[in-house]
Amino acid sequence: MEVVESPGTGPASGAQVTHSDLANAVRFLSMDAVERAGSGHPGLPLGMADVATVLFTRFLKFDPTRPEWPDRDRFVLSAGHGSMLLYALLHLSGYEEVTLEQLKAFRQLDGLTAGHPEYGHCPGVETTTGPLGQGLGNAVGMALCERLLNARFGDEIVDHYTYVLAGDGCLMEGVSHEAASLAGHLGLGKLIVLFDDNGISIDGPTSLAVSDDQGARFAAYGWEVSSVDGHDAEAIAAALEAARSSARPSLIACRTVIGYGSPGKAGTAATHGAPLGSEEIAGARAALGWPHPAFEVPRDILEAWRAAGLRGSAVSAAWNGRVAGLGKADLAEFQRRLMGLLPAGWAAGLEDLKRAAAVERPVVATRVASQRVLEVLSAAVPELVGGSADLTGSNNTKTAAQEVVGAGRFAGSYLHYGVREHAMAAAMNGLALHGGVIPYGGTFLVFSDYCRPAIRLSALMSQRVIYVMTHDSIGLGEDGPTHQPVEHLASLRALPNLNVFRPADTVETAECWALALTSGQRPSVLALSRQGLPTVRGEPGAENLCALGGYILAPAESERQVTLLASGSEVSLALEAQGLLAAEGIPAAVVSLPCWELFAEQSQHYRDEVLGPGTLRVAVEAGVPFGWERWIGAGGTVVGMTGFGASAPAKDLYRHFKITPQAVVTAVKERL
Ligand SMILES: Cc1ncc(C[n+]2csc(CCOP(=O)(O)OP(=O)(O)O)c2C)c(N)n1
Ligand SMILES: [Mg+2]
Repeated sequence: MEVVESPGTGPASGAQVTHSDLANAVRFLSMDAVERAGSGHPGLPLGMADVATVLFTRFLKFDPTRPEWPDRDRFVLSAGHGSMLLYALLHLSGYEEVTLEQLKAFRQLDGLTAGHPEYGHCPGVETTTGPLGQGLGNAVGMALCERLLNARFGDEIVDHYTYVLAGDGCLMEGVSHEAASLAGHLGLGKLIVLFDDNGISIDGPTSLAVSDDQGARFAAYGWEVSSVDGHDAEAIAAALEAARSSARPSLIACRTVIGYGSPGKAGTAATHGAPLGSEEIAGARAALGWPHPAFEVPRDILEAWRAAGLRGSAVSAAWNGRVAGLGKADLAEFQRRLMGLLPAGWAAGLEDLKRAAAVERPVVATRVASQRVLEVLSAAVPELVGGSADLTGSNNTKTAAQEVVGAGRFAGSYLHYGVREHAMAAAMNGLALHGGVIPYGGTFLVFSDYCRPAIRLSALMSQRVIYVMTHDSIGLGEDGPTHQPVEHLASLRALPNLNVFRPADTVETAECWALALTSGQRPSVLALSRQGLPTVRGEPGAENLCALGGYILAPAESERQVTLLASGSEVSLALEAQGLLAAEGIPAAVVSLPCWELFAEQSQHYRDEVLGPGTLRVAVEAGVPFGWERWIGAGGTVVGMTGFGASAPAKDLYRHFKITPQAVVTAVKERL
């Protein structure tokens, strides 16, 4: 066995390497790194070192030389503040890039070892965690994805566990309730949560704020629940054995002492999120029998860790053999899916749909157009996994051919997520991160707020997750202001690395869906109307105009004096205003701006061509004007909402809030 020696690695400790030695290596690397950084969270790594050591050295199926091995077990540190635990584990078990130097550079610019684990920064980090509870939601998506792919490719190819380390905070978060309930319902037996049951969070004992019986709660969701002394390696191992053979998802409550080993602070919130201090660390060295200097791991202990890391190499090599034995078509399909590539010819049906829509010129809601698109896409792109948070019929997210996924039924591609927007969105991140599927899921745009923590993480992690958000304005009508988004477009547009699409008709809807699928590094929100909309793109052409973010939909008949800017349902309204202005001898162009993010990425030259900087610019959108200043220039204005909506038929609301072609004409004439 070859041991890659870390710089600073000390001499052999002499005696037989024990579980405690292995766990203490994790503890001291964590303490030392936090101390050196001058910030971080030592409490969790010290408390959970025993549990994590048992998992990584005896159970976890992974190959440190191959962090992306598709059939690896996933390990999600949902309690992301304990990041040093993960970095120490990755270093010790032999992830080449996670060097001792990286541990010494904990929390520093350009390092792999960010304050909270960040997906894409550090091999072995399966998802970005830090917002408590989200990791658990991601893990539900990963465990679900494992079952979906298993149903397609079989036990030989896809068969792994998803482990989660969650703290009191994760379990207090609302998203954990939705996610655990969903996992129980789906019977995700290969999902195992290790709960750091230390009874402490930042403010002090958790008894200050919570009296839940967590075990009873999870049992009620249909989980297998056990409780162990989180410092007893054999008990932990036995609990893991049992959990792995359960057909239900498992929660193992691990009773631990936060900051274990810190003589003056263990068991208190003082260890949660601050360096222990050199005196306290010296005390811990004495208490735990670890005489080695900072960042030094005795050679035999490191060797034992590396040997544990090597357990996976034969397993991953054997897996290669099984994959090679797949039939040619299955092999190609498996590889394509994992690479995230779309099947050859996937867009042909969309092109047909665009052409047909241009001829038929249907008056339909864009949510209905989206369903037409999905009917075409879900046949051509089998890795699409759809769903809705109990609004399937309203979001138009389910196609006729899609089979519903349920416990023991994973061959389908549609999920009834239930009224669980938080969990749906977090699970979709997990589905995308796992790889092999492309998730989309629906709710009303106003409830994008309930998905927002996960949308933000989709964007931060550059994941291709597609949020189908219907009922995108007062145009939804009678359900009233609780259901009418006004600030949501602005607020979603403020999120970096997120494409917010608001298509105007069937043609644009098809184009925006194509962009959502091909923007491999970016999540998308599709804001879709409830109300019927006329076709505005009579000549769609072969080019995807929405890819430009915005374009001149209807040029002025003579030299333009006015540029009308609109998105989605207000594009047809702007076209009407254009007609009224023309009748008064005012030449205006209409610009459709379905995606600001993509438009902002075009050249200045192109944007000027579209926006017409020398013209009066008036924007119209049934939302708050916030953000439109970017496009309307100093003399321009916005016809939009100034506050919340109201309960009435849509037509009356547009009139009431003065979002009409006539109002646009008035705004123009006041300024010309
Ligand atoms: C959504 C969210 N809210 C608040 C925080 C800030 N925060 C980080 S850790 C923590 C306490 C977590 O307690 P616990 O999970 O018990 O961790 P322990 O102190 O046991 O390590 C809080 C409130 C956060 N990271 N995410
Ligand atoms: Mg705690």
